[in-house]
Amino acid sequence: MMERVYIGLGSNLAEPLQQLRDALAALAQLPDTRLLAHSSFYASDPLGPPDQPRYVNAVAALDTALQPWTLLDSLQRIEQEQGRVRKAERWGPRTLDLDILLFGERSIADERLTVPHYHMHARPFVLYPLAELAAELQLPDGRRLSELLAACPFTGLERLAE
Ligand code: ROI
Repeated sequence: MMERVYIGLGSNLAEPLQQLRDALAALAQLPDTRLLAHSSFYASDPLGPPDQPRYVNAVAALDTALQPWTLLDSLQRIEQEQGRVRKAERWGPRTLDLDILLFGERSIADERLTVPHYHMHARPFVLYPLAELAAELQLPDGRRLSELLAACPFTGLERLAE
């Protein structure tokens, strides 16, 4: 069975736009998975400590037969291969972040994984790219993406030309 998954991509170090392009190429190579589409790229003001570069963000849509934890292993391997170093500073800069935003209709809460991603509901750099791919989306708790967008101003966000 294939399930529709949305992945949030973010980077603000070491050529962020290229980091995202490389990550999309890596996602397209995952076993038992099809990369369906990705959103535009967006420059975004950092959430968290302001003394860090702006981010580039995007969202990708996949169909996968992988289990969520297997997909998470793969995402963490891609992050590491692209030079991700986990730092002590909370919400500090990073070369690459790959977050599982939504995994089919599932709600998951265990020690490794929280799905839907617990911060996605109020982050413009997640919601606006996601809306490009799935404007009619409804979350497992019944909330509509359109409602979340209505409560989330398009601030600090800039859609980049291809
Ligand atoms: N801020 C922006 N704008 N984009 C991100 O992807 C992002 N990721 C994070 C924190 C540090 C919370 N801030 C971010 O992990």
